[in-house]
Amino acid sequence: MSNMRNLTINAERLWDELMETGAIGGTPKGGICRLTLTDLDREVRDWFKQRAEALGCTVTVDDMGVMFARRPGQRDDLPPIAMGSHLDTQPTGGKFDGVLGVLAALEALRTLVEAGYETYAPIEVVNWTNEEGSRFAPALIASGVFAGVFERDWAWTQKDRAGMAFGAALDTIGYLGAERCGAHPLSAFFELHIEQGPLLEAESREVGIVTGVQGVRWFEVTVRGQEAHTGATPMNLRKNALLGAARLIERIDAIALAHAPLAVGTVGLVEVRPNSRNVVPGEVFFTIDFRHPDTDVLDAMEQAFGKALPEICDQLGLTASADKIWENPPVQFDPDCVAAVRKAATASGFSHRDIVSGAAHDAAYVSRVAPSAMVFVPCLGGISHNEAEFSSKEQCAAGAQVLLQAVLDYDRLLAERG
Ligand code: HGY
Ligand code: MN
Ligand code: MN
Repeated sequence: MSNMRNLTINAERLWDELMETGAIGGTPKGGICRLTLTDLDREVRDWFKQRAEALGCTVTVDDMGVMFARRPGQRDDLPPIAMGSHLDTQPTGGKFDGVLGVLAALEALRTLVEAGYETYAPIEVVNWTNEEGSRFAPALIASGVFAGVFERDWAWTQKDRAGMAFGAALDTIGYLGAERCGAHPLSAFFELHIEQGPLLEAESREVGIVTGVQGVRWFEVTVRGQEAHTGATPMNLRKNALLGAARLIERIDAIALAHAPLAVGTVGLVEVRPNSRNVVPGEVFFTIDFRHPDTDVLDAMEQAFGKALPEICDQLGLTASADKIWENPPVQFDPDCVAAVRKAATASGFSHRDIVSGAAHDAAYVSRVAPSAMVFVPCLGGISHNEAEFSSKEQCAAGAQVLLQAVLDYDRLLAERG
């Protein structure tokens, strides 16, 4: 049996598959627009299934569309060690967010197959549905159902902005599987992802040992005023919902800055109604994304916004409603899994540092039901959720190599524990 340490992923093959899948929903600016549960998502899922089956894997799908590509191990009775990420993207997504984690896992598994290396536990490559939360909120909805955080029936009723329900969209693309989401024990889960921030590049580190994920809270706000004629309505008689939203957006920025340097606050989605150039906006819908590693600070940010809402509405004669639609507390990953990633990075000779993830990831929810950890690689300028997102062939290969070695380290740990 070959020594696990001389198993090396094929950097060229990984890069070619990143470029090949990057064309499924590819945009003129070199990014990807491949929203979850669209025909393009179906196309990349079919691609993934075909590649996994060509490696001898059996591919199963659950009722949230999560895909599991399984390679047997010596102890096929044991829950698998899983590795993976997501194939869906933002509307102006890049070529690496999510898909690197799935394709690197596929390449790691392919390396085991080619070497004839039999692992102790079965190995699975996983594609989690709707990680992004762009088309259907909240993000991480499938790994959330898998972890028991969301009910599957509730998840199925979540609608996109055009009114299409998640369950119907899943069925339409033919990926509504038979297995109940969550009835799939795992021995461990490892996820490779680009950092999507500036730290690794700034410190010229090749690998991030991800020890945890910061907390995130999403809100939906509707501000109501009164539609009126822009020409005939004096300024002092207006109830301008967009002016109210603008002041609230400014205040959300100030709330985040008040908890600098770690707090972040963003309004990313705004809908103005009736959105006509000569009608005073009567209603504005917008979203809030607050994040911080510390729950107490998130509480303070949420309270500060709760205070600002009536204050600004009273100034302008407006009313408003705000709903918290998602709350994912800060996560610490499993020490044995983090140690396996650190050992793998060291054995593979890559410079590395510990890091807490600014972005949310499926591993955050999976860690509630299975020991989990993540591997980060740098991305150019820390830019992501942007068509210019870029990590080099060497950076992607380093991440895939560490992912493979971390899984093998953890597999040996399971074997030693019998
Ligand atoms: O929102 C997030 O952090 C993830 O990229 N979906
Ligand atoms: Mn992602
Ligand atoms: Mn993303």
